[in-house]
Amino acid sequence: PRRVVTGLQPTGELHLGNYFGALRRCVQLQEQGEDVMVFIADLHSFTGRQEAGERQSRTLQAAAAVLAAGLQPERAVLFVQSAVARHAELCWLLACLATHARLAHLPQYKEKAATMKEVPVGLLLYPVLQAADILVYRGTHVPVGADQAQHLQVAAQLVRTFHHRYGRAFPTPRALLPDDGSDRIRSLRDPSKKMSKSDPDPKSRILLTDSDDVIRLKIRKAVTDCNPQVTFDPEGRAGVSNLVRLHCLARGLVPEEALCEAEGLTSAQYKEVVARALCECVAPVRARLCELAARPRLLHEVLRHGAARARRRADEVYERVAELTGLPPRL
Ligand code: AQP
Repeated sequence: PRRVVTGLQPTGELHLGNYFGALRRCVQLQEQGEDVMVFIADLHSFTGRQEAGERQSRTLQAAAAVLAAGLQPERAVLFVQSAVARHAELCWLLACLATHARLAHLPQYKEKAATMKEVPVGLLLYPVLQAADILVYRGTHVPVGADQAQHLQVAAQLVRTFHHRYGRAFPTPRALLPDDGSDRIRSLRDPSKKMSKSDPDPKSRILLTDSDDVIRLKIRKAVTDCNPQVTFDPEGRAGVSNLVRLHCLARGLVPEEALCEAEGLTSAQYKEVVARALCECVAPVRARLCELAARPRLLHEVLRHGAARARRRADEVYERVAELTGLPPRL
């Protein structure tokens, strides 16, 4: 059976990249009847620095955003990663199968490590914990962006190594790549970069909590190029193409249709069209988010219920792992 597993880090306020690239896709998969599991990856957030209180509040905010996007806790499983200790347990077993050389060669690791004086081992293990996150539920499909494809290859490699050493316990997880570009929303200030929670410039991203005015302002200030025409050429004209992409995602259009609506408009005029579409798209999510933020008890209840279901699933898989590896069964 298929099982979709994905995580979100509580490292900042969620933005439109997270929404289109992750939240909305999970909701669409839920609507298609898939077995969807979404977790807030608080353990992953330890590779960066964060105050305890901030981690806690961001975790709740992220869970609220997932629900505001339309995930239904009766149909999908929503929980906090650290609430299921099996993630960390399986991570250790997998870490003993992974090689340092393979992990140290991953581009994302090299990029991040290059900016640090002291590189935490956890950063190196990041893809191993990601593999554990998926395998601990026998996840089969992972909705990711192209930038995560390599990490999924690490997971596939770990599945093979595990099978060789101990026997069959996991399916090989596969990437679910979108075909609408929703996995590559660019920064509004520097379209060569992705829109990111941790970008120091708040104008680089649109938050799910931004008001209509703020959305309009950020889109108006979005960096394009000196050509006032609106065209769709993500490689050559990343800035204006990112606006076309956002317009498409907000309104359910393909680029040709968006360009039709842009006919006769300069890119400055087109920004108003894009801003309107985004305001309409964000407004209902923002309203639900606001309601949920005022109901922390409900959020805790949803997460508690989700964690209980996730634990049951992880325990089942762990039974098999324990049997194969000689660890005592602990159901
Ligand atoms: N720019 C983006 N376009 C499309 N999808 C995106 N995602 C993140 N940025 C974009 C998707 O959102 C989910 C959350 O992943 P994460 O919490 O692990 O964060 P991240 O991928 O490292 O990127 P962020 O949100 O910008 O955070 P920081 O700045 O902390 O790195 C994933 O499904 C991701 O693909």
